[in-house]
Amino acid sequence: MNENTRIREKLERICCNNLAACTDRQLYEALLTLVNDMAKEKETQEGKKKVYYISAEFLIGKLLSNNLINLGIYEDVREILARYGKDLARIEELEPEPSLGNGGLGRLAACFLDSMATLGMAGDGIGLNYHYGLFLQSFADNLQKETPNPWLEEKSWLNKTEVTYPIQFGGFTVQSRMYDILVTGFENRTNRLHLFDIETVDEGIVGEGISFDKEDIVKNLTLFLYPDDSDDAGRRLRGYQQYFMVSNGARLILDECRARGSNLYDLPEYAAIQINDTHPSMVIPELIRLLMEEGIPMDKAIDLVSRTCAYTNHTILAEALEKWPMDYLYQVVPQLMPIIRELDTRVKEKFAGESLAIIDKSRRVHMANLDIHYGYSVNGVANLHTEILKNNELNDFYKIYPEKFNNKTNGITFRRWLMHCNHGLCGYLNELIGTGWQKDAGELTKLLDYAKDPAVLTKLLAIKQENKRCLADYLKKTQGVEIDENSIFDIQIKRLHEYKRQQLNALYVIHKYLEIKGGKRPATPITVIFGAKAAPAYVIAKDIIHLILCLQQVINSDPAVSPYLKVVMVENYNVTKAEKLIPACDISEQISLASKEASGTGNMKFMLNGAVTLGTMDGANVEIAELVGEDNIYIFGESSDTVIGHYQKADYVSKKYYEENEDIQEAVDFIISDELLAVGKKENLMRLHKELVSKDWFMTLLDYESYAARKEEALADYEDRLSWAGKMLVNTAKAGFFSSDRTIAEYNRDIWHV
Ligand code: 26V
Repeated sequence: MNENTRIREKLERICCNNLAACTDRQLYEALLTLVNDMAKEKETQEGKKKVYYISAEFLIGKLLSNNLINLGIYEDVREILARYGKDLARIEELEPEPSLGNGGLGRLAACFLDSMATLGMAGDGIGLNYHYGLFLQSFADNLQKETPNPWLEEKSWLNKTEVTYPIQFGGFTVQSRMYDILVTGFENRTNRLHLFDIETVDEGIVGEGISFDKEDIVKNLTLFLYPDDSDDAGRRLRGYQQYFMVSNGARLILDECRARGSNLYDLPEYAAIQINDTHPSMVIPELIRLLMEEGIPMDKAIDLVSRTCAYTNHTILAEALEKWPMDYLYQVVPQLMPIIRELDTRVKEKFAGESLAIIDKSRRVHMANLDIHYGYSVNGVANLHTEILKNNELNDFYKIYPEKFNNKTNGITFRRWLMHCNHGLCGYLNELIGTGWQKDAGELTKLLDYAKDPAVLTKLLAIKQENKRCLADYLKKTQGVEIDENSIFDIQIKRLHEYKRQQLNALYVIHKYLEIKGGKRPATPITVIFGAKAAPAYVIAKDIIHLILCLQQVINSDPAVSPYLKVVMVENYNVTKAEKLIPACDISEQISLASKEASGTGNMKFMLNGAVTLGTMDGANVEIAELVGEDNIYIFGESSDTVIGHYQKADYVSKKYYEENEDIQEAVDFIISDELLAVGKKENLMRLHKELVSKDWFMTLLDYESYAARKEEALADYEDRLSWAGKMLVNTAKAGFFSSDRTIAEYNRDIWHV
């Protein structure tokens, strides 16, 4: 019996032999069953050592299509359904997106799970089963509104397990329950993502927007992803979440290792625990505590844990490095405090420097410091980022533990970010260079043979054009905006943060608007697309969204300008929307202030899909630039060294740039012009204007001139379409390095040794 028939019979059986009569919803649920059954067949217990990737976020996105691709049955299923007049794409739309992450860090964790399974490694994820993912964003009065984002349904990817643990907090205990999502590898094994939850969570406590009673831990523990931590109760809840995650994780790891034959004295031979940023750092003292409960002496327990845990740093922003006040920890997890104090005492006995202490003079516990002292590996996520950690941010640690530091440049899974999201390009690559690149991304360089082939270049342009048409349709359907599919699609999609500098892009938009109004039209119309959520308590970030929405209103409704320039702020930017935006992009905006973006991974997704980067020498942009060469990327802005120098000398004065450059002054002042104030809120726009002129902590104005000049160059180059297509081709061809399969192979080679 051939594969197609086998799948059809399975699906028929699940559908009670009446596939033709099934609704899309029934078919969706039938496919959940089919995929789960087939994925389970690929589970294996073989191997002694396993990687445990602990993370507060796994931004997995929708799973149906990816699982079908990974199981190698996407085409079969699509074709079988079509035979019955059913449309797989329409069925896929029924799946709610699990938005269990904020951005890059959570999405990276999801790509890593895919790659571990694809490489055939034993590697599971450990996290939390948030009932509401990252808030749903809507716009009203040109402002962001937040509402809860439910994703759990009666039937979902979650498999309820029998695993439960009593988790003790200061003063009370809760009973956990583990749910598993199967992680399919591309034509390889199946691993698991373990998400812990408690049964007492009460969705009824949610009030206006995303507000809820933050004190009622038994009801709110896993209710929301990263609840707003702008107040004490919110921060404390985050502490409860973190301990709940790691205590469950630690117990599971020890149970599994014992089941595989460990006597716990050999723990490092059975487990490698990767700590994804500092959110899971309490796993270190918790494991030590649990091992001591098993009768292992403290010295030995510390030694074992220190040879099992490895830490990844994802940011140098000081405000993002977690420091827990001891008083909170005494309240939340009193049982960990003797251990944390002992770990700190041992450090202080060996090293005098205050910067190396785990507990500082203000009685705060520095989670990263705990990881570095008591883990065996510390890695950054792009070359530049790791160098900055070694030479600046973590230099005191690098001096005492040089051997612990290593770089692992981030990557993305090509299954989701090309095979699933860009059928046109994927199909054409298969035709042109074979399918080998799907398993060995390095094979994409075969494309370079066609770098000057007009037929190939024309085809690449046609694929891009079709993707742009699809995006235009989608935006019309979902947001009612009309954009010109023949315009240049210039896209910036990522979390809203001042260091990512959406405001820089917005200033250029203002400049272009005024220029067009003054009669200078661009050769090809431009569509500037933004997508971004701002943290609910991040005031300036929300002001920047307000600015973009006001610009959208003013520009798009100006008949003299809108045929040549449009602004679109995509509502509720998430993984599903990224999958539609990225394949349609011409210019990829990666314009963070140099030194601030640890890596970026959107930059890699765009490159792979044939967009050309306009960016600073920051994060992985540096490595992209090295790979594609200066003709195939538009780099601008001050270097990270210069920027770091400005911070050290505290000599950056934004007002100087504002006063000395007319274009800058004109664009900045437009923020508080009558035109904008007519559609916007005075308080917000004035605050943003003031921020840019008198503070501008992330040095927007420093780079404005070189940004505008570089962008003009890119727009001009776009006029020569074949030459532009050559740049697209080189970007796709050189993207192989950024496959997360490569990243994971490096983690395994240098850190995990599975
Ligand atoms: C967290 C916070 C929390 C408190 C307020 C400000 C703030 C700012 C940034 C963050 C980021 C936390 C870590 C993170 O998500 N890092 C991202 O990790 C990606 C995967 O390694 C990487 O590509 C991004 O450059 C990096 O920003």
